[in-house]
Amino acid sequence: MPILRRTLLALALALAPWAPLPALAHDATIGDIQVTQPWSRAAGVNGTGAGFLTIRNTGTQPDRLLSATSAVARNVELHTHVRDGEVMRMREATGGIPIPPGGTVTLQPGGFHVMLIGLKEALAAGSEVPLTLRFERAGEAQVMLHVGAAGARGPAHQH
Ligand SMILES: [Cu+2]
Repeated sequence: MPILRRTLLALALALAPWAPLPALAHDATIGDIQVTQPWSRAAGVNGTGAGFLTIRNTGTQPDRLLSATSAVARNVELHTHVRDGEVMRMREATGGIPIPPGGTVTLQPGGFHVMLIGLKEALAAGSEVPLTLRFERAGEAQVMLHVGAAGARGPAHQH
């Protein structure tokens, strides 16, 4: 039965792609800024993707997320959601995203997020894509976004 056992193992790996793997460091710490739980959602080539993550400022000075870039997107913007009558609309977060001293800001569906515009390749569930964040004080931080299912509301796993 070795073939069947291998098939079952392959199936288990396919169903839980990260679980059997050792924990990898996809978070980043740069200066007083800690970036954790970077994740994204499956999206098609030439479409639009989103990046979500948690930023903690352990310092005593305010910082600000100014911009982001990614090899997988032609353009990357920082977005927020604003109420427009009955609906919430996305809008570019002009001026960046402030990270107060001692504060934690979570980029998540329905709030602040990183918009990946013009995807050069599809974001496949189970893969990970690079994202570079540029902070006013701390400088640049590199993270890997774990790509979850298309409609995911949160990160697929915890570290
Ligand atoms: Cu957006």
